[in-house]
Amino acid sequence: MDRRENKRSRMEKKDSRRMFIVSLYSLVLLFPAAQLAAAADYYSRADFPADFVFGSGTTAYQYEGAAFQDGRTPSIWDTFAHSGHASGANGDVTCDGYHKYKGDVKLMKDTGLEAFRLSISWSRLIPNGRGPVNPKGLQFYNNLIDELISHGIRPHVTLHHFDLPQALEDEYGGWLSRKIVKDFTAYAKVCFREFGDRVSFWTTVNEGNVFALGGYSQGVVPPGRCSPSIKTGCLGNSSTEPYIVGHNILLAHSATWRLYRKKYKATQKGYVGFNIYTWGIVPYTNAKEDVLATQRAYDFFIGWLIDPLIFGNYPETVKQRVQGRLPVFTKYESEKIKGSLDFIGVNHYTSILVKDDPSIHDIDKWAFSSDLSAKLILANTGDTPSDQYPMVPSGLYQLLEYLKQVYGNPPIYVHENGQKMRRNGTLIDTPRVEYFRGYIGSMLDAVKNGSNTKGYFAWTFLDCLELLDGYGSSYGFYYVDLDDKDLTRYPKLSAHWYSNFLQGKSTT
Ligand SMILES: *[C@@H]1O[C@H](CO)[C@@H](O)[C@H](O)[C@H]1NC(C)=O
Ligand SMILES: *[C@@H]1O[C@H](CO)[C@@H](O)[C@H](O)[C@H]1NC(C)=O
Ligand SMILES: CC(=O)N[C@H]1CO[C@H](CO)[C@@H](O)[C@@H]1O
Repeated sequence: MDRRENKRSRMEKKDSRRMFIVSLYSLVLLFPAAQLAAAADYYSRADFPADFVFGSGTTAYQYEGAAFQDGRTPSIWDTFAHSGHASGANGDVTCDGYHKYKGDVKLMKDTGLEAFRLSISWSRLIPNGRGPVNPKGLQFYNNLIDELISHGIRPHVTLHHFDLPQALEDEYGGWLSRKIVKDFTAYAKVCFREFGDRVSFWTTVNEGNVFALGGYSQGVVPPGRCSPSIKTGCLGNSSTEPYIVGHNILLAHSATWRLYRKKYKATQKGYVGFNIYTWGIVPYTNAKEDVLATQRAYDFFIGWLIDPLIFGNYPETVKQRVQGRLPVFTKYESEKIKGSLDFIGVNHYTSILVKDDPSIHDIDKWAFSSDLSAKLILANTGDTPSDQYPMVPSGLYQLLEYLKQVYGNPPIYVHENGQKMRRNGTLIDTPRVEYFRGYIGSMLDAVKNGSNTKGYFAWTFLDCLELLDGYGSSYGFYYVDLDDKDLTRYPKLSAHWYSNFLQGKSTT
């Protein structure tokens, strides 16, 4: 008992120090960045609400392999990977989850996962993007979902994770066309109909903001479009296409949410959410200009796609700055889209500092940084190796607090959070353990202060293909030896740590 109280008072001390930093966050930059990392260090699984869910995840293209097997056709990610991005690494085989899922589900069970986040490959299920369902694809996802359920692991399913069927990209430009709304909804309907008796948590689109910006402005994620001035050989228009794509994503999401509510909610009783990439966002200095630029950054990265789903329209800042390049919702669309969201999924890795810069024209990195008129600088904790993320756990607290206060405390799932390290550098991945300890602790602080955060999915379960680095970096609890024909999985220190945590042991 004494020990517990002692722990609690130590934690409160830490809490209040961090709260001070957060509430005065215009002063954040005056603190050495290492102090930003203060978060509850002592806690256990039991400190979270009983219905809070902990898991891990992966996605179809990164995990399944069997890219040309049993009727699957390429997605825009296959095309992107095969055209030399991410050092030419591709998902043709990767972790071969298509054949190895049974062993992996057993490993999840042994690790203690309560839930698993996976995505469905649209082009495996419906190879032409629309039309006939592929029976082998259907069988695979039924098998995987059944395997999870029979091990007591709840599936959380994403419908689109950077992997639109290439057939639809070729036919009408994919997400650039409004035709996507109808095809996406029809695909979602197949998923709800076939899997919805066992799946209660659906995410329509993963990282809508990064897909639109990275895929159509920077050209660094599928489908790799951008203005030719940004990258030689790039096709597209970095200052218009991201906004068109963002708009169509919102319309497709909202149509899907309404379909679920109308046809499936009463019987299946599930939830349909949307996912965005997030950062902790702090001003570079406490000067008024940087504080205002920080608010703009929230509006552009979070508000751009979340405001319409909650309030029915884009943030004023975004409308004013993007003007004619920003598509407009009709009054009817605005009414339909408003409130079409059961939860927000956030992917969160690190924090950025925002520096006001009215003169900015370097649209080579984020084309819309000229719309934002600010520079985004990775928070540098000084001692972070360049192949890892600066560790700023308070950034997650701050993000969750922001979502709570601005959007009326909607349910949140942390869909991705994890530390990047060199692949197979070592199985003793101590920095990853420290990262999880800090971020999960910071999330606990947010929950204690009333955030409606309901789940956490560590990225990622296995070392498979990574979107930006191919096989160069890894985030997994388990190392996968790609040179071994059996693709053997080896637990890292972080797997033991997470497993201990999930089994109720304290994190010290
Ligand atoms: C805790 O939550 C309250 C109520 O939402 C809020 O006013 C306060 O700023 C939060 N505290 C911190 C430190 O974020
Ligand atoms: C992108 O579109 C804008 C607005 O239509 C136009 O002014 C600009 O020239 C286009 N840029 C490219 C690279 O096509
Ligand atoms: C440095 C390091 O951890 N290397 C490991 C890479 O993975 C193989 C298993 O395939 C281990 O045997 C090595 O120790």
